[in-house]
Amino acid sequence: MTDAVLRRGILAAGAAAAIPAPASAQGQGALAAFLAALASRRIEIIDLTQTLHPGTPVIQLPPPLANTEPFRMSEISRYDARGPAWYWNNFSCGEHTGTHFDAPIHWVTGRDLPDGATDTLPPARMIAPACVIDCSAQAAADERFVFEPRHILEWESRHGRIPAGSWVLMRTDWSKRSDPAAFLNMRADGPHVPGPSAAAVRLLVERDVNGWGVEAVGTDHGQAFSFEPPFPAHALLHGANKYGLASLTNLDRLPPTGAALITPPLKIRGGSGSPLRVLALVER
Ligand code: 23J
Ligand code: MN
Repeated sequence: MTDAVLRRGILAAGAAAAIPAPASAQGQGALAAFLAALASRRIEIIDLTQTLHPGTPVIQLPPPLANTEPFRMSEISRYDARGPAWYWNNFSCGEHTGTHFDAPIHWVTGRDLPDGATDTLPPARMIAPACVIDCSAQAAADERFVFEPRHILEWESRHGRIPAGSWVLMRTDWSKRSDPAAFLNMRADGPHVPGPSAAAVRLLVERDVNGWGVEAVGTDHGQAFSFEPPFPAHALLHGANKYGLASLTNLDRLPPTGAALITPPLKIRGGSGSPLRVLALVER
């Protein structure tokens, strides 16, 4: 049989069995266009996640408060007598370790929300647009930079009003502090770390954001224990059923508007948050 005959035979057999067209050729819909854009790299995927390891910095609360456990990993087997053909590990960590998601029930203000735990969050809120506010110059000049309503309003004067359901991400370049001590920046009077004022958080709630994301270890300012209310990013956002993202990186690679974030936390029953992989989709 010649190649041509063979090919006709295969094509005829395909037609007889009604083999569908490749998925990439199906439909003219939004999802097909999205997948085509991914395949052609017109949509780039940027990883906003820090690598988890035993040295991952975790928040340090003063006594008598209890603290989170660090990330730990132990080998079960590695192609050895314990398991000749496989490698795997056990790991453990606090829910709020490394790049992580803060769910509304994390804070007492959100404790009674019916959809506020990691297993009850609406999946529709796990993919959302992002507004990125560049505060890197301010944070470089002042380790205790306070993000205020005027920083939001100034951003909006250039990029338009923050759309409801958006993440607002504060870029500080804090993730470039690879030394854990410099990242946590603990001093005698508490951490010197940038974060939002209560008024800024109130404006975010007014904008009906999906949540607030930062590069530092937590969503609140290092001195937020002394703010009114204390820890406003936690108290006000979670009370309003808004989310938090902490220890993000690569925010310097995002445009001010137009990125989409994918942020599904682990589905821990009754969980207050979880480490997660945060992906940003950016159109080139
Ligand atoms: C517990 C208490 C205070 C804070 C935090 C946790 C976090 O930042 C967190 O990871 O949610 S400020
Ligand atoms: Mn947290």
